[in-house]
Amino acid sequence: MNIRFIDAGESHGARLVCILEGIPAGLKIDSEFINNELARRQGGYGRGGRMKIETDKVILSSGVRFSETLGSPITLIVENKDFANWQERMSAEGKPFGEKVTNARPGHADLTGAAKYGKNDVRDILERSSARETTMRVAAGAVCKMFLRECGINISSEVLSVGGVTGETEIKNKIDAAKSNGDTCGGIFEVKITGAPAGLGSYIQWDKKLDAKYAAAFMSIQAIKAVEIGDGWANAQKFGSEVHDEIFIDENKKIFRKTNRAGGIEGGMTNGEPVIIRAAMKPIPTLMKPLQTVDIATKTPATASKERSDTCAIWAAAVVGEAMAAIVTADAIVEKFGGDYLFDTLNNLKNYRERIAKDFGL
Ligand code: EPS
Repeated sequence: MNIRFIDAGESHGARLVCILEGIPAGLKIDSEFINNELARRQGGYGRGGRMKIETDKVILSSGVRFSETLGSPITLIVENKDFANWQERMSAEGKPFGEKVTNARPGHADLTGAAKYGKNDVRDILERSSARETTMRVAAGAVCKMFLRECGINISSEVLSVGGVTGETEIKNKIDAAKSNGDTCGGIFEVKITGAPAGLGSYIQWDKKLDAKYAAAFMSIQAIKAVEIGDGWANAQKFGSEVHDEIFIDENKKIFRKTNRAGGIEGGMTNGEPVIIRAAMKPIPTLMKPLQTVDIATKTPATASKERSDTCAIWAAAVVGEAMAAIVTADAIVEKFGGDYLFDTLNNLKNYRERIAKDFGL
């Protein structure tokens, strides 16, 4: 990885922190853009009470000087306002405080996490497995988006369905029904990357394939259980002649396609068409009408713990998807065009774009 990030922080801990490394020097950083992305992640129909408490704002504490990147690791911080209500329960020091959570939620990291890390309080597990962590992915992704913008690459997303239904009213009704039943719902979202040059990623080794990197990045988002590139699932039902995007050339010797069923990736490389990534999110495991489980303290049947939570977080997941797509794409750009100084990176990209346009019409 040329661009790497590591993030830390518990959902109700003091703050979330991220170190992002590999962004070229000389990139203008607009913290309002980062904050706007953070606000987008907090939105969407079906979010719970927590989003009324938090107004995520980034603090840039290294790697940026006078609104320009230095090429050194960038540290991004977001304070958890809710920590004010959790100080004793989430204290780094002192004696255990507050009631333990012992009824593991089916579908969550609770049970296996407690066993694996030797904890008898599920809170020790759920605080980090919580999707609150994705705040920092969006902050890091926003920096990558600013870099990609300089490269002529744009990333957007769309929610395609929620709980199996489409259309604004149907979706809203589905979420309302879930909420009034103490239930939750998932959905499918799509991320689109436009403007990427052909030739990011490579077929030469399994771990250089860009579709594999997108798939891993998307699967790492909490509650994502399936990822497809282009019409991946539908293509499996068809003949090759119905699937592959034929290649044409116009009077200016420019290559074009009439279809994009491949989702912009062939042979593990971008092919110049928009990259389309879809992801399926399972329903959030915290149900207000809880499922059957076991109390890990008493080893007796119980109903799962219920905490304040979201009914549906698909719009947030889509914004996180954009961020992960931005990080992976920025990494592929830096891998191919260098990443010390933005000016050099952009020059290399421009020369490459000119060459493949002149010699291949791409
Ligand atoms: C989450 C539970 C909820 C969500 C949270 C993820 O938080 P709380 O328990 O404080 O109500 O709102 O998501 C976020 C805080 C966020 O920023 O996305 C969980 O258990 O995964």
